[in-house]
Amino acid sequence: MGLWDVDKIEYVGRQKGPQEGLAFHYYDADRVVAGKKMKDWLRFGVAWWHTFDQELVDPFGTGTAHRPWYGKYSNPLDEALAKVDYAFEFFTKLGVEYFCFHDRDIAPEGDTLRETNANLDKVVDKIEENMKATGVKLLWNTSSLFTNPRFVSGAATSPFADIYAYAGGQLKKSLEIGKRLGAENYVFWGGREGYENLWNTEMKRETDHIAKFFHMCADYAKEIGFEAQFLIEPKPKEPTLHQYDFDAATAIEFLRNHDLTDVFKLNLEGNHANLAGHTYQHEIRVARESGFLGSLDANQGDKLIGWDMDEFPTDLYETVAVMWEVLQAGSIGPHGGLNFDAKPRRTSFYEEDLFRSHIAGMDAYAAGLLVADKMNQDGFIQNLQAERYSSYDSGIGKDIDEGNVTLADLEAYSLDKPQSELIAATKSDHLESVKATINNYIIDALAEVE
Ligand code: XUL
Ligand code: CO
Repeated sequence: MGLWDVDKIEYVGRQKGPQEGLAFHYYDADRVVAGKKMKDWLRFGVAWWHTFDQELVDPFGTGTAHRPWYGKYSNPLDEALAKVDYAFEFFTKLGVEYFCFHDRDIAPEGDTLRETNANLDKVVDKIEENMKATGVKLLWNTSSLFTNPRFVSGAATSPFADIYAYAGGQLKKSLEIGKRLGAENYVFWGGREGYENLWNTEMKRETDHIAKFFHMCADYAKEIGFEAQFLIEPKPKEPTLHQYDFDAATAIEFLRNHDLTDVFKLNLEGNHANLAGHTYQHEIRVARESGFLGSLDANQGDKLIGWDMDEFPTDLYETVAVMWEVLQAGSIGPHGGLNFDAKPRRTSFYEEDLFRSHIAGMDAYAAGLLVADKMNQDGFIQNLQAERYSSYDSGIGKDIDEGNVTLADLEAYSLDKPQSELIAATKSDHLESVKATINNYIIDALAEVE
């Protein structure tokens, strides 16, 4: 079934057994959960690069995807323009309000930056018309500073000054496009901003270069009145051996060291978290608690494969954790959303799998929101955390929290306490029961969905 044969995807309620049709079973856009419509908690976005450009290649094989534009256009610009019609039909039928793109996803490069920018202008004209006609908005745009061979050793961390300069010129145009299309955020993923080998790398020099680059971008955005929230998207490695924006904590430290905390928040991605040795929840928690939660790239990795799989998120346990963090934060970020930085598996190559994969991801996040809301209403996690730290509510704990003690006070308090008293001060957290309770919440909250 091709895009033009598909009807608008509707919410039909929970359905037991095989999920055959093209319909939502948990994502009910206008349903109010925790004071907001589902669509406003989730703010789903479609990633242009995976959905319209990805041929489903892997390191061992060429593309398997069936797409209606293959072999139809001799001029790449004509193909790019045709994809705009397809994209907006797709957004509308799926019922998502946002999309995201890299500059190089939407228009082919020319030989010079000037030619490339002219190509971009033609496609952006058409995107702008379609945005006006459909009401679909730009969650964020970004610049691909990693695909072309000129960026072989990075862009704003390249050892080659001409490449750094080109990246700046490319970025300038991208910010102008963001302004023109009303992008709510602007993302920087440092695809090759890292190193392959430390022996030939001046790490401090490279990170100073990229900090200067970010300041220039912030200055230019201000100059043209582009008010999007800037976001850094951390990833520890791949394609480089080491990427400087390794994880949330490292990126925040970088922003603090380079006077960029007013300009940036973070765009966090599930699979990137796993590559850094973290859960997705960990990365979101780090950002949330330090005020840097900006937006989310919704996908998941695989326990058995150590690379960036960009799978559509279907792991309910993880979507519950993510949405629980989001409920605590009050939103995904000031202008954040859930961008599906995800592609169907190479074996899901039909056009209709573009719908099936998005539906699976949207339902998994809607279900995660419903479960997290139930847990939140019951105060389950809040209560267990309050109980766990209750020794800080009074006595020595309160003095510690309020900063009223010295090491000498702590010594005096502890000097004659017998071991038996100290062991009695620790309590089992019954962690397995906590996990079993979360399972119960998943089962119960979803069984209630009509
Ligand atoms: C790569 C990745 C990018 C960014 C945008 O792993 O996540 O697609 O989201 O450049
Ligand atoms: Co991403």
